[in-house]
Amino acid sequence: MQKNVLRLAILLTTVFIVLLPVGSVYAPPVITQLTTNTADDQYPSISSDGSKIAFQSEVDGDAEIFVINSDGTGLTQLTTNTADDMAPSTSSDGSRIAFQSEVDGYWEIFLWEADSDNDGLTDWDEVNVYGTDPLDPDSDDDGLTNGDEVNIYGTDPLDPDTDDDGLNDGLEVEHGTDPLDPDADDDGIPDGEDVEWLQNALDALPNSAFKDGDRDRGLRNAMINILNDVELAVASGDIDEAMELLTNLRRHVDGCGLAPDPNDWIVDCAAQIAIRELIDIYIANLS
Ligand SMILES: [Ca+2]
Ligand SMILES: [Ca+2]
Ligand SMILES: [Ca+2]
Ligand SMILES: [Ca+2]
Repeated sequence: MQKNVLRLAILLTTVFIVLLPVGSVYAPPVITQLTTNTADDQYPSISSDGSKIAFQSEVDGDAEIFVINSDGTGLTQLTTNTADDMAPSTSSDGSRIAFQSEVDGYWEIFLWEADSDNDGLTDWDEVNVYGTDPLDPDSDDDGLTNGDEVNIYGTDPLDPDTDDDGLNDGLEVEHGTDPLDPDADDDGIPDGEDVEWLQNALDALPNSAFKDGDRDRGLRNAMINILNDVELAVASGDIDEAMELLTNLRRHVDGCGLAPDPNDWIVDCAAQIAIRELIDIYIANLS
């Protein structure tokens, strides 16, 4: 009997020694104080990814909701009113925080949602609904914010040219074609190979941008009429003719190193460069 007890003791000791991790030392828990003030800070709620902690604080006399990064940085006050806002609860990434508030005299439930890039879409929706970057307000670099694409224009915030007509969504909105209709004037020519957006851009320039001060719309109309000829050439399939007309047109907007060239029709350099860039987009589309 004693032998068996001894064997058991040896066996347990061996198991214990084998299970004891090599080099393990006792590590005390790390406790970091995140707030230091003379008000009551209460009811912390940490996001499950560990990044954010929401809590309530009476630092301004009544309970308000705050959020702070778990490393103690980024303290932000989310509510500012004279009612009590209490008991926050965070979403997994800390970008949504639900809480109760007595702002209308009764306890009601509110939801705060972060929009880190201030583009009109919440971080949560960008990540979970639209697949856009919550830290990049224009995820497809088309000149329209993610929020405007979703909420105003109905365009795809992840596709710079939603209707695949050769003009990006931002250019279409800026120059008056429909970013959701590849042939806005129904003439059989896709917007990106058509002239209306470029004519609209010329029409929108101030008189002072033109060399003749836009007397009788002389040079402005001359450029618009050349584009009408370009459209006729494109419609008839004569791309060589269209390119020649465009190349000649471009010669009137190719100065402005230090000043416009003598033969330039647009003499305001910012306007000239903008129109030149549009002509270059058009030439590329036709090429
Ligand atoms: Ca956003
Ligand atoms: Ca965009
Ligand atoms: Ca387009
Ligand atoms: Ca068209």
